[in-house]
Amino acid sequence: MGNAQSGGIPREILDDLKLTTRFSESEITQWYENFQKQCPTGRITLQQFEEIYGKFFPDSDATTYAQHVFRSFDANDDGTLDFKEYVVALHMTSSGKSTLKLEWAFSLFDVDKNGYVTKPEVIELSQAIFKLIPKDKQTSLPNDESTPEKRAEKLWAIFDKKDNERVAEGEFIEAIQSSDDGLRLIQYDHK
Ligand SMILES: [Ca+2]
Ligand SMILES: [Ca+2]
Repeated sequence: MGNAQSGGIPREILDDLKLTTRFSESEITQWYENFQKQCPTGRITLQQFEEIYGKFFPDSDATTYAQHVFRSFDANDDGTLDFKEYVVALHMTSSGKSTLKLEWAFSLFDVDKNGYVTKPEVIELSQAIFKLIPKDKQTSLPNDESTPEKRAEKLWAIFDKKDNERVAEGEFIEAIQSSDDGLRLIQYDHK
């Protein structure tokens, strides 16, 4: 990475992130310092990411889901997350703007990154999301959401597509926004 002045954040990264995320200079600088402390190499590996994620889900198996999230954050596909990818990801997942969150959800579901979500991709993510749900909570789910396959069927039905058709980003966002169950089915809220 460029020449960091006295361990601080390189100016071009700071300017770029201020522009793309609208986080403040002090927020970004603070995160950069924490990031450097936790990741002296400046990069998060998939294994580290899985460990971080696992801590948030002590009662379930977050590994598969973490792999999908990692893939969706790794914008340049090099198998690591650098600070910029990390902050952009943080921005997308924590933003109050729901379209931004849904854009991210779309990239999460678009496993092969071809710009469309297919039914097999919905099934794959439904399986990963289901594994996030602790075993004791799985048993109290409504009957039509009690298995990954049922959840995938319910979610796919929202898009109003045939099984062999595909969903573009705009269609994905619109369908989730105008559905009662959509938001709930594309994530697991573990609060
Ligand atoms: Ca990367
Ligand atoms: Ca795809």
